[in-house]
Amino acid sequence: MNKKILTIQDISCFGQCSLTVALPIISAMGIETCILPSAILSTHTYQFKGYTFRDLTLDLPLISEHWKKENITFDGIYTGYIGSTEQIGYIKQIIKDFKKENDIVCVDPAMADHGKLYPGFDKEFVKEMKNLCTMADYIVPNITEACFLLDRPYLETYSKDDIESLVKELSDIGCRNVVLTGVSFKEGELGVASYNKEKDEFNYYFRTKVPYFFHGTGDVYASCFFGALIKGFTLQEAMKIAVDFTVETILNTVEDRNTHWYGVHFEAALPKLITFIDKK
Ligand code: PXL
Repeated sequence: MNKKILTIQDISCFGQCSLTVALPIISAMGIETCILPSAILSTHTYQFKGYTFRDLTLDLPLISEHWKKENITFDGIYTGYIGSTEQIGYIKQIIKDFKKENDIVCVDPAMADHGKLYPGFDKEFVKEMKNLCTMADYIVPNITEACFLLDRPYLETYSKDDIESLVKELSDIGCRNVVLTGVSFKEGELGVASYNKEKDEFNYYFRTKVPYFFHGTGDVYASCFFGALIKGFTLQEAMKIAVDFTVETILNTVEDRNTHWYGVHFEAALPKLITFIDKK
């Protein structure tokens, strides 16, 4: 069956993240991808200086009101980078207005990495983002975002128990499934940990770690994970497909990582992604 989803996040015109990643990836998975841009930036905010930022907060209710009049519906909603605290209120209303019973809502609380909030975000934003997470069926934070959401100090090092208490506590704020990205228990290994509240079940999936940092992989992961859920894959299958695809995009970028430091070459990995999902 043809599926149609809505993704709400910014357009970073240059830099391979947010909508310029979500739209092609989810579309390549055979899903109609409708967009609601939260802001337009000339580049993303990681290591670029002097970027432009056009806040589209006031467009959000106007666009959604028009969609309501046109009886437009979606099979799922996925939110990523959000431009301001005020926007989160509108986004919560959009979820209330458009979410039907079996729709999947996935929130990527894209706001921090490496122990720090991204530029422009503060405690108030984190509080509102936590509130948005309570409306999600799935959230996909990295460890920094998880710690901010729970107002805990950043976990530089951690045990399996630490990770399990983190994801469980996150599910207690209201979301049924938590997928924590960037988890590593062993040197040379990196992957994801998940917790399903109904089954009280933890799952893990790891691959060999590529020893370099690449910006934008969180957006690649979340887009692919959400697409796989919409295609009907289980949590365990979707978290694995998304790790395998993200690893492919990273491997495509290793060679020119010094010149291509702002994102990953996900485009060349799209044919592989299609083979990963051809069962459905
Ligand atoms: O990749 C997340 C992201 C999305 N959008 C903008 C960003 C970032 C991360 O830095 O700056 C504008």
